[in-house]
Amino acid sequence: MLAKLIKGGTIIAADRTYKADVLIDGDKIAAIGSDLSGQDANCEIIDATGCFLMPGGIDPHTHLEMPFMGTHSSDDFDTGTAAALAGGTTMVVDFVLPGEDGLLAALQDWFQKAGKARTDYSFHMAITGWNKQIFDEMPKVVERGINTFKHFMAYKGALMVDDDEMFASFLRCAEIGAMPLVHAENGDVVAHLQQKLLAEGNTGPEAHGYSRPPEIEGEAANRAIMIADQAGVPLYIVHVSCEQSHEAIRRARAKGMRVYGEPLIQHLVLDESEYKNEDWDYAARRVMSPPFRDKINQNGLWAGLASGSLQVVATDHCAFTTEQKRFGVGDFTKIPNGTGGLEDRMPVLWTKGVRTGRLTPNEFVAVTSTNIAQILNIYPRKGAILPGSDADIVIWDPNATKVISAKSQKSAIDYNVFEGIEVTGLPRITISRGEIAYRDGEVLAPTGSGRFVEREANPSASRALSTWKELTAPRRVDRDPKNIPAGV
Ligand code: DUC
Ligand code: ZN
Ligand code: ZN
Ligand code: ZN
Repeated sequence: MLAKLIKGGTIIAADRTYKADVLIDGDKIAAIGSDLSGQDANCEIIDATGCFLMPGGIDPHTHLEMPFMGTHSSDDFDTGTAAALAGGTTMVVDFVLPGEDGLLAALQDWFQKAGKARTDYSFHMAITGWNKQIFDEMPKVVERGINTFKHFMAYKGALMVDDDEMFASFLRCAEIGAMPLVHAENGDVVAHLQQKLLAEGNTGPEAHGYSRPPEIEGEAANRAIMIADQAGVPLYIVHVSCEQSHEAIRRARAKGMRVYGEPLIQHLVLDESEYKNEDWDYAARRVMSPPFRDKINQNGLWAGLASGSLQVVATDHCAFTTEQKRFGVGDFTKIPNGTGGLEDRMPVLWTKGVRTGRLTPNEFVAVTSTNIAQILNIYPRKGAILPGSDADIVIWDPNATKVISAKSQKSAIDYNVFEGIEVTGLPRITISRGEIAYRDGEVLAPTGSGRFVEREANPSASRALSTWKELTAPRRVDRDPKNIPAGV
């Protein structure tokens, strides 16, 4: 492959902004300098005049082709990662959901699905129950390059773990140098509120928000933080949507605990009024968990990103078509939970964050890429424009504009929750491991060109010693979506 020389751009890193040319050799960044023009003769020249060069976005939270709530999310690794590239994201981290056959069998499934990826990818492994096989397989998952384990504190009867299971798994994480993640919502209370709302005749999508109030997120976040502290592990809380959980994170961090918080672009920009729309489809398309919140909570999330109490912005991309959403007509608890965002995360965050002054361009890079790479232990291979790093670079045109529309999106679904938002700041070119993967509206990276990125265990995370222990109430978790009891 001919080397590439990106000329005339301004590099935005998490820690500084400077004008420099970037030389790419193969899949790596070979050199950065103020004048690399001596190289011109042997290079393909990419003109980045007037543009910013930023490390490719990393989305730490996606659900591509995931079996969930009686169906499968409709963007797979092909369409989902095409959307990612069009939005400047060059790596996704997807969640593996284990079934009866254990963690390693599920991992094989996910490797197969991810064979279609056009971006690089990694996985988090979900822990949805507790038994000797899971205990034994966790270190083998780490050997395969996956150093994070996700725990659902909600979705009772399906994915949810209770506290003894979660504590046992956190201890195991501590022992093997892995970091636990949690979906923090009190699943028992949610299940009760859902039944109560249905019994009172509240069957529409607006009831979804009422069934998952911020208090139950804050309670679960605080509980997970305290349990992680007892286990001696750091903790990553996904989709922080409200001040109740944010406050628990602030408090823990102030005490010196390593707790990370991940808001989603959806929660930063869309609010609870979306569920009050009289069009059933409109509201149902926005049903996700946690639900959208009010403006006060939104402002708190923005403040957290600026002040560092929240470190990353993700999408939780879990896209369902309108037809799939209609499974929940007459019963909001059956509306498949999830929204898309892979293509829109960076342009919307730039527009609503950088252009309004809520984030600096450097903070934008930190929360969309660099912090994520550091927290997930792949920095500086990913998350940086530095010699030796993977050549994942977005050539960002801060003046390009478009109106977001499902008509022009790469995602496979038939609507977009950001429909009609005008964004200013878009990728002109997305380079993924040295190849031009997206240019001027067109995804060029072929299906299957993405690679798995191994993430090593982080030995500094290991402080506790755990041994296999049968819990007082071991249980078989039936996660077949068809068997999730109604209202859960
Ligand atoms: N929330 C969603 O909205 N979808 C997927 C899983 C989740 O926790
Ligand atoms: Zn299936
Ligand atoms: Zn979740
Ligand atoms: Zn999720």
